[in-house]
Amino acid sequence: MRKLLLSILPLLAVAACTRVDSRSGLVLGDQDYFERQGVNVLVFSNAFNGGFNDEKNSGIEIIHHGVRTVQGGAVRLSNTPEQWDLVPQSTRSVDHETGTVEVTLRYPEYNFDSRIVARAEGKAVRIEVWLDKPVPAELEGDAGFNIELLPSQYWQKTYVMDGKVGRFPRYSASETVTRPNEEKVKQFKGYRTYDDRGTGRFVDPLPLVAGHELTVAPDAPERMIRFSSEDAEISLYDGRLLAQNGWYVLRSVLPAGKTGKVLSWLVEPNAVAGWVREPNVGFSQVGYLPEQQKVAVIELDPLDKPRATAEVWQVREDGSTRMAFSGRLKSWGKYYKYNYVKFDFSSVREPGVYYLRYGDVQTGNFIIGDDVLDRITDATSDVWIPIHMNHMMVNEAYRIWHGEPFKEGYLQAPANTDHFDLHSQGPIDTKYKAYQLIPGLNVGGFFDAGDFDIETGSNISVVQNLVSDWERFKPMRDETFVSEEQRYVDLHRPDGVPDVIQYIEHGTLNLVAQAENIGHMAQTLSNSVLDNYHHLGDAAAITDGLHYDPRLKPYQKSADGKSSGTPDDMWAFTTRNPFLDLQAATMFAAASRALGGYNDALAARALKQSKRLMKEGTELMERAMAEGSPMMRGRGGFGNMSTNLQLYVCTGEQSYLDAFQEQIWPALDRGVSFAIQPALDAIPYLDEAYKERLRPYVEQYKEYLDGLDKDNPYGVPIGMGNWAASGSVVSFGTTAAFASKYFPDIIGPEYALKAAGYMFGCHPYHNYSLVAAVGAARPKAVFYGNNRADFSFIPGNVAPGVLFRQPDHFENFDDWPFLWGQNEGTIAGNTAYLIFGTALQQLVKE
Ligand SMILES: [Ca+2]
Ligand SMILES: [Ca+2]
Ligand SMILES: [Ca+2]
Repeated sequence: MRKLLLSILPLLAVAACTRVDSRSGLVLGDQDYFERQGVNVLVFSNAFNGGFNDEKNSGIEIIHHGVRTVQGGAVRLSNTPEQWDLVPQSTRSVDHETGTVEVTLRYPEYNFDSRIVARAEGKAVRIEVWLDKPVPAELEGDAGFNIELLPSQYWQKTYVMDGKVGRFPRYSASETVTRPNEEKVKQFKGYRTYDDRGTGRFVDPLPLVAGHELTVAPDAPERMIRFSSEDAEISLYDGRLLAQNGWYVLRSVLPAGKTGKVLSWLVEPNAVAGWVREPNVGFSQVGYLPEQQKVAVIELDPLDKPRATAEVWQVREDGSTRMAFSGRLKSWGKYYKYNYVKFDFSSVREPGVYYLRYGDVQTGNFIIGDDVLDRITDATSDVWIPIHMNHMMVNEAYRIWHGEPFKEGYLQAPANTDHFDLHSQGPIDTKYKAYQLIPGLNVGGFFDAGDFDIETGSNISVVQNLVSDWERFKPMRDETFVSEEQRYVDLHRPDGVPDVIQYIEHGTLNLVAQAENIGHMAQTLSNSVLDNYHHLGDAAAITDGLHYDPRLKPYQKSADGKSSGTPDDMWAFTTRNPFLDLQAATMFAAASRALGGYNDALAARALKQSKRLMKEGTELMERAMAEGSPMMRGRGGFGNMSTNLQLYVCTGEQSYLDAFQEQIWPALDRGVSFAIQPALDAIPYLDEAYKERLRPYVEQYKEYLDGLDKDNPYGVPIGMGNWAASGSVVSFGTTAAFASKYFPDIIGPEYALKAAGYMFGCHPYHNYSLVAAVGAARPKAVFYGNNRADFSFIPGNVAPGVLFRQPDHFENFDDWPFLWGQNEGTIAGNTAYLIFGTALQQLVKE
């Protein structure tokens, strides 16, 4: 679904929404959720089918005065479900005749089916749980109806249960019991989220309070909700006791031995009379170049009547202010649930400090100046990237970010293992036995993201990104001390070597070690047990640093202190993928070019592995092609376009160039927006005729760029996936910057600057910069990093950003870090941001 209404209308459609006001009751609207002004109750608009089990994004949800504060309403099997607890399969049917939404839920692991029926009852929603067969005996006492409240929106607020007042705890410190492991309901694929320390028992939170009538947040009208049940007791739990990303949970256990309607709740979210969402004035928090186009996008509640004008105010050096510009607003129209108007203040060019005013809304300040983009990559390069260096101790001034992780190295993953982070080990295809130490892998490499594994594919991209940054821009910045010998990194301490070279070296060290010691590339070097995968804090504390010896008892140490019986060692998932080998081959060739003169020994090792993997990878794919293997289906050549181009660049062999040329033109014909980047990448290596042949596609690309202004009010590609789309905006911006560099007569710099504006605050939901701590008055303050339990950030991190939730809601929490699809920066994404930022800086200098 795209834009719902084009915006030629001078006045926005207000009348269409008047039926949803705060005086009337809830109605089942045309978006298939219950609504009244200030309240949306969604019933499985979002099912539990995200990539990572319980993503805290599903089931019955409430968007309360613009904020999604409630989710997880479903039949669940524990008091406070964690990410890897079982989630139900669901099918939903919506009946507008009767005004009901019915959802069937199934847990195939227990052959357990239930139904939820929801309907409006005045200002409340009636939720019923129906069973055709009684709860299976083994789930009696475990199966219940749960609904979850967002802690950051409820902590320190009050609640009243059956007349007794309490306060939601700021931090979890309530009571638990332990129960025998045999009573624990199965978790994802038989894994366990907890380490029982040999007790044979798991932890079960006790309720804070229980009763039949609960009002939450009577002290905060925008958050107040009444829950009641005549036939069941409602208990309030604190899910953070088990997992920092847990929510407050309201729960009623389903009665044993019963069928039919077994439980009924009435849920009444308060609506503030006449509530209208405050306008979200989107602008670049980092600021603007004097000559650039400057357009703020203002997001408006559908009931909000747009104003005719907005203003730019200047802050003078003596602290006084003056209105610098007042201009008319242009209506863009409706995009999902909100209306949008645009404010063009390009004519304000004088360098200085400014803010915007739209009615009563006054934004934070921003700078107009020649140098506003100069520092946009520094935090990423100086802080975020080095903190994510694996197998090193990382220090910053008085703080140790982490010690040296995984000193005991990596074991061969056992055959036929299905992993919890989307990997699997097939039959063992190395000279090692299951659980045997593969030597030499605990060196170099980067943590994937908010977790601590080495994703080989990501690490290949990282080295490729960094080499591309080095070869295109030669960044000589040196703010990081890196000693591979001491395994020590010190931030803000120059050591005479450009940091990007050291990062390339660090990435290459691990990837070369994989190729040399395994014989080919691993899929991933990752956790073997789920109970240390969800680790928060110092990476050096994930494992005990001792080799695992199965002859010892768990938690027991050997007499020489070098091994332990705790099975915490990381595993190498080695199943061979010739595509990955070929990607690694091109990356090794690039790395060897960049490292020459800095680390000749490593450059030589990388080149040797490049040649070997290229030969072996090619043979493996030729064999697969000859055998008609499904893995080769739909591929025009051995690699993708970019790989073939890289192969040509590093070997000079015509066959790779032919393969690239065979792929690139049909790909451009199929979709210019997808193929234009590799086509532009080839320009430095090909002749003028190639560039001229590309010209009409660049003209087409411009049409695509201009068309985005009709797709959404922000004019950038806004993804609708389960992981928000900063990455695609950054890649769009990079492509637009390169298109502008090579074809300045067709593509101006405004498109790349628009991508920057989106990243730095001109986007839906709120106007915070999506890059941590970078040049903005209001950058996002919480991210899903290894310090997420501290509700903090690592400077330079790029958030995935504004996440789309079905059917019509965008969000990015900045008071709750734990939703990875909104808040987790990745090493591949952040090194791609480095290229974007540098390309943009170069473009505007030219
Ligand atoms: Ca990972
Ligand atoms: Ca350095
Ligand atoms: Ca160990």
